[in-house]
Amino acid sequence: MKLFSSVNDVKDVKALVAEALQLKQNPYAHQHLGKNKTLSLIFLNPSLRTRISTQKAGANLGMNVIVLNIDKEGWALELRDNMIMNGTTVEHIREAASVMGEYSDIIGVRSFPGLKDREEDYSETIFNKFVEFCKVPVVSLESATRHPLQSLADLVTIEELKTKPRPKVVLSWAPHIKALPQAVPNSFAEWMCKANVDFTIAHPAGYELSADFTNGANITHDQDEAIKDADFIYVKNWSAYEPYGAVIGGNEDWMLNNTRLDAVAPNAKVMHCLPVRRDLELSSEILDSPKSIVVHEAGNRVWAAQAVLKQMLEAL
Ligand code: AN0
Ligand code: CP
Repeated sequence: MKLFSSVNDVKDVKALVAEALQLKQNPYAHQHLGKNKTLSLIFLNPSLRTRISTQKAGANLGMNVIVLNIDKEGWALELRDNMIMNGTTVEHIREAASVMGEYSDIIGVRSFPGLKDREEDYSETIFNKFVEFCKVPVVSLESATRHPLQSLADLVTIEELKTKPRPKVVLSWAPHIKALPQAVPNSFAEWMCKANVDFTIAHPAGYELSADFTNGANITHDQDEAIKDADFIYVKNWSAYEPYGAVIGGNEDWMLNNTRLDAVAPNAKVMHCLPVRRDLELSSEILDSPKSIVVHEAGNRVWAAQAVLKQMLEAL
């Protein structure tokens, strides 16, 4: 694998999930692969899980890992072309990415969307510039429109914990006070549509995701109907795709609580990519109950990242 930016970069999704679960059993069996190889993780935005799990995944494979919070610790980066750099930016992404490619065998990049200009965000200009200029394999650590390492870990978690061959999985929109990206739900939908699951997306009117990511999913505005007898409920907020980045008020009752879960989906396991705002997106009574598998899910981020990095090292 030379690029991991979406599920479309994966030849065999089932095999990658199986590989992640094997690595979980035997994390240090492939340390020779990463010997004298450098993984650079470049963050333009904050991170807890992605940063630590990917760092650990690289170390498990014997790699040297460098983390750069370029938004705070690097020179102020110019991302636009055809600019006279007489403002506050000090270094252009063209030189910065090229130089980081000189020091690295694999690069990971996190770059969130601006949520102002849909065309710009959905053309993935920043992520694609890294890919173009660094000239080494690149892993997305969440780009403007997708979070594939998260979705792979989510699928690994579902495979690991499912109690029937084709579980019912529901992506359920949750309230928030801020405009959040569509990257996590886009990506989750895209991966679930390629997995052996019965997949439904539930959101209030106005939160339709781009059809490019949801082809094959059942989509409804009726949350109770959607989550009925679900095996896995994936809770996540996102802002509107149209008008882009909008937050539509009045949907606070989309936050799940135990009473509603017990009534319609008593056996559901509840997932969230984290970070989660308690009692705004998801009730603390669910998060503190055995129904919640969010910490287990976050733990699986290591094995997802390790499976991807292993396939990249094998192709170097
Ligand atoms: C980000 C998002 O929703 O895309 C990162 C999630 C992994 N979340 C927030 O900004 C709170
Ligand atoms: N889920 C996730 O990607 O978390 P971080 O933003 O903390 O990396």
